[in-house]
Amino acid sequence: MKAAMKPRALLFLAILLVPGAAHAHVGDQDIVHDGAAGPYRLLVSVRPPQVIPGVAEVEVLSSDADVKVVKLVPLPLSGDGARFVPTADVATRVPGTAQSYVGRLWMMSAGSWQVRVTAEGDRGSGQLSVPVPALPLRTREMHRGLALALFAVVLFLGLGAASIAGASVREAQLPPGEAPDRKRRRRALLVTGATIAVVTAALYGGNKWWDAEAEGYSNYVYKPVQMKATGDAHGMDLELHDPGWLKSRKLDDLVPDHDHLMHLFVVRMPALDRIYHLHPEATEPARFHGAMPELPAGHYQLFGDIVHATGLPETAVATLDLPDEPGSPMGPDDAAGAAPPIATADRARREVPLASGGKVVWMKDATPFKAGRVDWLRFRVDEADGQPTHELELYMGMLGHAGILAHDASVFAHIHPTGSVPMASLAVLQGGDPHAGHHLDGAALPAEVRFPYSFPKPGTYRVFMQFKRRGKIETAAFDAQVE
Ligand SMILES: [Cu+2]
Repeated sequence: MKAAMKPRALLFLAILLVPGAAHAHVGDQDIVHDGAAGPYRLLVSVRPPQVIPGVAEVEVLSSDADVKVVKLVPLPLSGDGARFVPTADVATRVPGTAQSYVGRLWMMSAGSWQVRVTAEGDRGSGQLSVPVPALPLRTREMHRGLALALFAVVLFLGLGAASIAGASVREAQLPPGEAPDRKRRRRALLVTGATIAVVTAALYGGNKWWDAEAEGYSNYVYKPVQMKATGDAHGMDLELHDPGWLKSRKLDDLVPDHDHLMHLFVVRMPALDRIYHLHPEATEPARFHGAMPELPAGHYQLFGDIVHATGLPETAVATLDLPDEPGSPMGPDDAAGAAPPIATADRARREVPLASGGKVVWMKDATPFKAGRVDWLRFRVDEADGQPTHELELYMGMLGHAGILAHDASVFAHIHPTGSVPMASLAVLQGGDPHAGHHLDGAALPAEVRFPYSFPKPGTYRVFMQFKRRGKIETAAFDAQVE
């Protein structure tokens, strides 16, 4: 009986939910991480469940042929839960592949989790932990056909119960062959009516109970941190607001990612023809202020990446309308890029010339990108003489940063050569080591910058690739078609 009340309650819930809401990164839930498990190099991708408790799908690709066994276990990212490790599941080797393993893991509660991958092989065993936010993004909706069928069943059962009750009073004690008298028929009518009343009351109570349960879950469904942006020539002010979600989420617990509490991407809409990567400073908890660079007039979409002390990353989204106004110089880690309007996207373009000489080459083959598949986005920076550069420098600890936007900004991802996990989340995982993930320090830097990424859905995307050469941060924009 309660089941029949599901569709209405769930429909209501579905309306309450913000569509497309996701975690750090907007509209893109998958985690991709490239790292070392002891002597083995692994590319791990995790598709977290949309409903929690739920099953995460994990895929591990080993670059080394001597890996024999891969084990997976989910753990809370920090706290006591991270110290007591349950028995790991053995991942299944994908038939027909040499080094690809898959596994399915239950994520039992919302919050900041890690998937711990253990690789065992000829050279011993090694571990790699990948931070994974488990965010209930929606409630499941009941299928309309099922709802109608269940409603019909409830109607049948309810009326059936009433008519059985009536018949039992009217005819149960009647001698065979005799017709019920007036008195029996009246009593039967009364009992039928009373049964209908009882059934209706039970349905009503069931509905109330269902609504209460549904509301409880709707509070549990992830609600991203909200952001309000205001700005003029004097600067930009950002205010974060917690719409209420898990009690463990706070706004005064942010941890720095490469010395910055917020990495803010500012994109002009709808053309996606300007992008700014800025780092406003926290003036007090949940409030940020930054200089306003010289932005051309327009409507801007803001994506503010933050990481909590729990290792949970979030992206706060806001919009800002700006007139043509003078601005201030940008900070040393800030970057600006320009590109043609996305409406004239040129998906065939593989080379972008740089104002400071030379060019960026997107080293992609003819294979089209496919939604949900992990691809390497590989870029090479060339000097004016056509030779690969020897002069790349680390830009905020990384060889490169990329901002990826779907043509309508329904997807935003900020990724690095190690993948989609923010460095600050890795640092929390590794006990606060601020240099977590910097596996390039001190080494000679290559001219090629590569990012593992899985486009979440088909469509046109713009990839803003940012790097530092000879002390100057540069941005090159490329377009991609994803099938
Ligand atoms: Cu970055």
